[in-house]
Amino acid sequence: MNLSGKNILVYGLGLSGFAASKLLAAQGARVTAVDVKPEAALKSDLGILRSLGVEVHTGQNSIKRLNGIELLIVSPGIPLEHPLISIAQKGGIQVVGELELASQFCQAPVIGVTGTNGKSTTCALIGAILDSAGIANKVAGNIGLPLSSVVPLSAGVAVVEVSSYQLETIETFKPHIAVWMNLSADHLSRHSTIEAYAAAKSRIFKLQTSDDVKVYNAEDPQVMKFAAEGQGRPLPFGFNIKSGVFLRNERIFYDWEGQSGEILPADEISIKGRHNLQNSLAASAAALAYGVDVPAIREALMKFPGLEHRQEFVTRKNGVAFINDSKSTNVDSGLKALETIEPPIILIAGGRGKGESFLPAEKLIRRNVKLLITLGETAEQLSRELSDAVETMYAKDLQEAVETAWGNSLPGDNILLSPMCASFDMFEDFEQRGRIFKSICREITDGVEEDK
Ligand code: UMA
Repeated sequence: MNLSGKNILVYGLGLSGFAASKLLAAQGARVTAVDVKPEAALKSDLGILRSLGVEVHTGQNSIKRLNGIELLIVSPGIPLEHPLISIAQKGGIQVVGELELASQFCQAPVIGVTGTNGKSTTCALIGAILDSAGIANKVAGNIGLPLSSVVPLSAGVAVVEVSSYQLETIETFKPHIAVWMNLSADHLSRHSTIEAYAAAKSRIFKLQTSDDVKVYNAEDPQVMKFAAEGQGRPLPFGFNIKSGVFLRNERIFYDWEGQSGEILPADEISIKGRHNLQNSLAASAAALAYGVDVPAIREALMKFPGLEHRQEFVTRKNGVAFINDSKSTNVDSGLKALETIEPPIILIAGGRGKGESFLPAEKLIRRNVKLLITLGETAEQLSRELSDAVETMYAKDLQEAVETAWGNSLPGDNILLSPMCASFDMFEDFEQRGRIFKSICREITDGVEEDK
């Protein structure tokens, strides 16, 4: 893709827009970058972009900047209905998402992973497996490192976490191995229906040819509706299937394209819980499809430490453990934590809702949670839907929530932050929410005598 001298507008100066602007400037394009937020509210160091010759405009709308623009690059957080996109398209300006742009500079084979939950862990796990096989790789994308920041890439493998937002704007992006983990209600405020959300996800398979492989969860009805999409060779994974990568007598086996054997017993996998077993099946399938030897897969599955903010153990005091699951940004991921963490649980939940009901969590909460502490914009909804199942207390912020949880805890309890909601009502992102949670936990338990 020759972008030299092209007039390009980058809209959004978060992680994606910043990385795309740098990439474009390095390619010799004439870049203008715009964000509605004022400069002080942006995390990126815009001085770096200016020093590369990028014209930066913050705190303003970008429509008046379209004049003379040949290509518009949009960040994943910009919905397709945004007026800028339709005005650009009507004016004959090509509109390309950041991931699509970056993928055009990626000659290395791509393993792309999408799904509602588990995609970051699965990507990191695939990276760990490739490491253990001695195969150079970069793990990037929605996981928090834009693909634009790791390209041009011509050697090794790009393991790319791909969101539905990013898939909406792909045109040529075609993973050599595409993995679709699962699908449950999420992002309905953007996609409006689960069908539209599933259709966006299915685009990951669309352009694959018979040289490529599609790895999919054969036990997820929404995924299965789209399993025939594209020409990729199918490699299913699941707990109760008989080919592909599957579980038999609590051991992981594979049987695919004439090769079969055991990978390892499930209880030897370092990360715990059924959802992590599913992540392990998916990562093993992707690695097998890439041709990685079984011993390398086994070694990585046994050693992988897990990711920050996903059921992450923080500290233990007086027999009370604190667990940070800030990445739980929807009900389904909260259910995974409630299934995995030992009861009795004191659950801290709430934040910015996504139009979901919390009722699917009612049964597990009734069984495993002794106290629910609600916070954020969904506090009222949580208490309305769940106060029949569990004692509920409101906290005005995370500090008060952790203090209340600690004050009501007994030895053997697990205090779990698993918000089941996005973080944007109170925090910059789920990472900041998780980091603040961990520091409050450490602060309030520091100096506490061991026999509370
Ligand atoms: N903006 C405008 N005008 C608008 C809307 C937004 O100027 O009308 C600006 C905002 O002021 C902000 C920027 O656009 O400065 C934000 O862009 P963005 O929302 O696309 O965020 P990035 O920082 O570029 O991060 C994105 C992903 N965010 C989203 O998809 C919302 C990150 O995923 C991803 O890690 C990053 O690219 C690198 O690839 C986060 C996420 O929440 C973790 N993803 C969702 C999820 O996982 O559920 C999809």
